[in-house]
Formats: sequence, structure tokens, C-alpha cells
Amino acid sequence: MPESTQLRGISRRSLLGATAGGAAIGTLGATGAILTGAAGALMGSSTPALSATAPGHVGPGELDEYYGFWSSGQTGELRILGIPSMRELMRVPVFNRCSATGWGQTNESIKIMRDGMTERTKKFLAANGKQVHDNGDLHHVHMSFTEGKYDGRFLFMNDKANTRVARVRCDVMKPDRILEIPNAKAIHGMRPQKFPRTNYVFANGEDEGPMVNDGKILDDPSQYVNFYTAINADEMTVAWQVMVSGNLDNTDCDYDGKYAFSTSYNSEMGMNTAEMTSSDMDHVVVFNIKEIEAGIAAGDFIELQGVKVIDGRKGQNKNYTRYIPIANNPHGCNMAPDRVHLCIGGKLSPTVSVIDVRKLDAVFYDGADPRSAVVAEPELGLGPLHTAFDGKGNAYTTLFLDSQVVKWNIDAAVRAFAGESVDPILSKTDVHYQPGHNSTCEGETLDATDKYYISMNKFSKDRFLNVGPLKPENEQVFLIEGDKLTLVHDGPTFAEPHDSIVVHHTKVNPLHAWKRDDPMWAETRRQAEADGVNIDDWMDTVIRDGNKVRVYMSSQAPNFALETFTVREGDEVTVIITNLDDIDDLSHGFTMGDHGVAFEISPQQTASATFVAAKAGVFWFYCQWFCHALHMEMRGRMFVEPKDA
Ligand code: CUK
Ligand code: CUA
Ligand code: CA
Repeated sequence: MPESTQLRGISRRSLLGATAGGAAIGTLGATGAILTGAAGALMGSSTPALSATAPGHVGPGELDEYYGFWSSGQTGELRILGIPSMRELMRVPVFNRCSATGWGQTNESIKIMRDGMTERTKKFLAANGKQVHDNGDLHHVHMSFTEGKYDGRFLFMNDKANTRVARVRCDVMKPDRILEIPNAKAIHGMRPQKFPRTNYVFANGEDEGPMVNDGKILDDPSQYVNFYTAINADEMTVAWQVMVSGNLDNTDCDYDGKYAFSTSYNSEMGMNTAEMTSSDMDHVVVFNIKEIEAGIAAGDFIELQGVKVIDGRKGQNKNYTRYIPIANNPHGCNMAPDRVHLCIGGKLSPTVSVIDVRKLDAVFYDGADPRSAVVAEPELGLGPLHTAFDGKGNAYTTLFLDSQVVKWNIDAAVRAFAGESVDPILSKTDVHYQPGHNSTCEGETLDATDKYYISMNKFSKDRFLNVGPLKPENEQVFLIEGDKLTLVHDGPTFAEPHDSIVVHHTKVNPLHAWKRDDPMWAETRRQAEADGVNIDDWMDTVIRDGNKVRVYMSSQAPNFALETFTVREGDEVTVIITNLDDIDDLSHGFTMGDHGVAFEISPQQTASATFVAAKAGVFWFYCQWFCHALHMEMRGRMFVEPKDA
């Protein structure tokens, strides 16, 4: 029988109750030092921290072996961590407005956010006095693939709140494209195509609605549909959509470029919890990529909001989709790096349904029963959500209700399903508490390894000092040694990491400074050229153009090129800054006091922001990024002359 204790024979209670170095710890053998450190930290005792040589420990000044790219849920940003240390290295605002960097406020970022926006949303935002959404709900982040492996080019991520998919450039770690997905509602599941490369990013809407959502149909769910979207990953445009029956939750795709998959927890098309859980079975939708492409090419589509939409609903008798029945309300959808097995988390069922993707051809073309593709259904524990892989044929499934991770062998599960007397479960390990997603090192790629296991837990309960009614979540890192998972990190985190990927550091090579010809500020450059200003050189020019004023200045530590500039009350002012410093880490910022304006200007970057000088008076601007011994002195004044003067 698998042990359901975190520490193999020693309950958490007895460990926590023991004094550091006491009898319980003494029985732990070689890994005792790690556990002593971890338990000591939890108890707040004076137990020494992890020793410098402990596996999973990264000492001061040492670099992590892996990058972790983290979602942040309702915060709307991407986070970059070092793994295994779990040190947070950077926050990259994507769907959110960021006070530090000015993302969502600079003209360059607003352009990126608006270029992929529908006209309908632009009108909606204008009616609300905004240019861009300032919130997002970023659940899933994945890297671009070439032949089943991470290629270090881009990161893709979804926004459930405002139905978007963003692409982040790995050279500068900033978004370059944010695409609103028409027709669909609440993009949730999202995956880049793995093979032959990421030509598509697949993204599924979670919420159902009328095919044309213009208010003519309201409370008539019998006319609701859902949309599965393939995005052209190079262009970041919608390639095509498939209309489906039921809602869609999570998605993944195979290693052959043939099929993509999506789980549905609401095949019932219910509008409340009772209705959404009323059936015995829901389903996984299988999308046949070649058939869909052929259908689009043959003109078998309707056009909705400029998008080619194929009908893949149940009963359409075509080879675009198949519906595989799965026990009610499944959730996670994870393709194993053995290229064969797709694992569907049962959520309400204690099982994971394993689909053999080699059997799908028969389901599409030979009329085989869709359930014939299910080759295992191991009973793992309560609330299975997501599954990670180690490249050695093993799977790690989070058990939300049991607060555990279960390690199991896929091949053993398949043999057990075929009638052999074999237990696929290798171990169960407690996590703290209620895990959602999990990850292993490059576990969703052909380079999957069994080094570290990360558990992203929805509740921290009693593990940290109370900070008020809103509590942190908790994330844990385990060392994988055979079937044993040893806790080496445990730490709180802000709302709300859903998912993460762990990428070897050699696959990601960001720049140290921007390149001056970066496309991010191409439009700013065009305006400057029209104004006769060279943004690559020293700039200290103020251009008046009716009631628009463009203020061009360079920054070089510890000075802005302009100590003062003068505008009139009511002018629309655009401040354009190039940071001429090219020294690694020498970022400046521009904050206009009492105007809600602030942005980042990293080495060799150009950035700009526009505001209306609606208050007469003297206003100081300053650099908000500590850059020099005279950083406090890096400031200047804007004079706003009163209108009636
Ligand atoms: S979902 Cu968060 S625990 Cu949005 Cu990936 Cu499963
Ligand atoms: Cu420039 Cu602080
Ligand atoms: Ca259901």
C-alpha cells in the first residue's frame, strides 16, 4: 500500500512536535538535514537553514538551473521564478495595469493591447472612459515548441476575464501581441501546438453563449454554443474556430500534430451547479486538425465576426470532431511525453481517464466506439485535477480533495485496466493544501525529467502568519528521488498561481539591453521622425502641434535632458524618453507627480505616455528606478500655465 504521509513513516504532526534534531528527525537518514531545515523553518525555531550542499538548495549568488514561468490568475501578470530556489525574479505585466513599469499606460503598451482588440470592445471601453482593460485572469502559460521541445522563442498565455491570448517575447520578456478572441467567451484552456512546431496556439472558451451574441437571444441556453480557437502563432491572428456542443475547460494536443483535445464539464449545457453536474458522463472533444483545415479550405464554414467557423457540434456527421464520454465534470487535460497517452483528470470522479491517441484514427475513420480509445482509468484518490510527467513513464496527479499528489505508472494503469493484477500507484505525498496544477521539469515536453516536482496549492491554512481575511496561497517544491518526494521549499504566494512551466536555463537567452531598432516603439519613432527628432540620439526638444505637445528627452544617469518644460493648461502632453544608458541593469523611470503617470525606461529603451495637463501649476517629475547615487536628484519640473493667463 502506498503511504499517505509526506515524510515516509513520520507523520507531519510528530515531526512538527519533535524538537529539531530530536528522535523523530534522527530516523530520517540521509535526507534528515533537509527535513530538519524545513521543519525548523515551519516551527520558527533556531534550526539551521538548508545546508549549502542540500539537494534543491541554491546558495546566495548562485544561479538556478531552471526558469519557472508562472501564471498569476486574477493578478493578470506573468511571473518568472528561479527553480528550485523559487526566488521570484521578475513580474511581467501582461493583461494588467502595472504601476512600476507603466504597462497599460505607455503608448507602446496601449498599442499592443489595442491592436488585437475587436471594434466592439474598443467602443465598450470608450463608453467606460478607458482605452484598455486593466484586469486579466491569466491561468496558463506555455512556451513555443519545435518538434516537441521548448524552443525559447515565445511564451503564450490566456486571459479568462476578457477573452484574450497574449504572446510574450522571450528576448525582452515583454508582450508583443495581445489578441482578443471573437465569438468565444472566457478563454481558459490554452496550449501551443507541439509538433512539428507551434504553428497554432489552441485556446478554448469556457463559457457558453448565443452564436451571435447581440442581445437577440438571451435566456435560451438551447441556442448557446461554445468555440474552440486555433490561433496562427506567428501572426497572432485567429486561423479558425470550431463550434462545439457543451462547454470547454482545459486543452492539450498530441506530439504528432494530428489531434487537439478539450475537456468539458458542462455537456449538460446547464446554467447552474445542479444542472452542470446532473449527468453521469461529460466528454472530451477531439479535434482533427487536418480535417478541419481541409473543411476550411473547401469552404465548409460560416463567417462570424470575420472568423471562419466550422460546425463541430455533436451529430454533424463530419470528421472534424469526436466526443469521448468521460465521467462527469472532468478538468485537467495533459498529454504525456511518451507521445501516446492523454490524461484527463476526473475531478468529481476519483479516476484519471487515459486516452491512447493511436486509437483515435479508428474512432474517426472506422466507426470505432469513442470509448475504445480509453485504455486506463486508475482510481487515484479524491479530486484529481492535473497531471504532470517525468519522462520515465510515470505520472503525478494532484488530488484536490485529498491534498495529495499521487505518483503512478501509466503502463501499469493500462495493464490493470486490461485485467492484470497490478497496482499503478507508486506513492502518495501530502501537500499543503488543496493542489490545483503541478509541474515537473519540462514535463509537458519530450525533454521531461524527474528532478523537481512543484505543487501549486490553493490554500495555505495555518502555515503562515495571519495577514487578515485574504490569505496567501502556498507553493511547494519537492525533490523527486525514485518514488519518494521530499519537500525542499514551502512558501506563500499572491493571487493566484494556477499553472507553471519549468524550463532549463540554457533554452532561454534574454537580452541585457534593448536593441535600438526594436519594433515596440516603431510608431513612436515614426512620430519623432515627422517632428525632426532622432530618438537614438540626445533629445531635449519640445514640439507644439496645436494643443498637443510632444516632449522629447533623453535620460542618462543621473539626469533627464530637460530640467523643465512648459505647457498650457488643457494641453495633451506626450513625454517621449530614450534611456541612452546601455549599462546592464541601469533602468530609469519617469513619474509625473500628481498625474498618475509613471513608466519604465530600461537600458536603450524608448517609452512614452500621454496625458492632459489639466491642472495649472508647478509639477515635479522624477526617476522612480534607483539608478545612481544622485537618483533622488534625477528630477525636473513641468510648468503648466493657466488657461486664462
Ligand atoms: S485551471 Cu486553475 S487549477 Cu484555470 Cu488550469 Cu485547474
Ligand atoms: Cu534614473 Cu533613478
Ligand atoms: Ca457535467
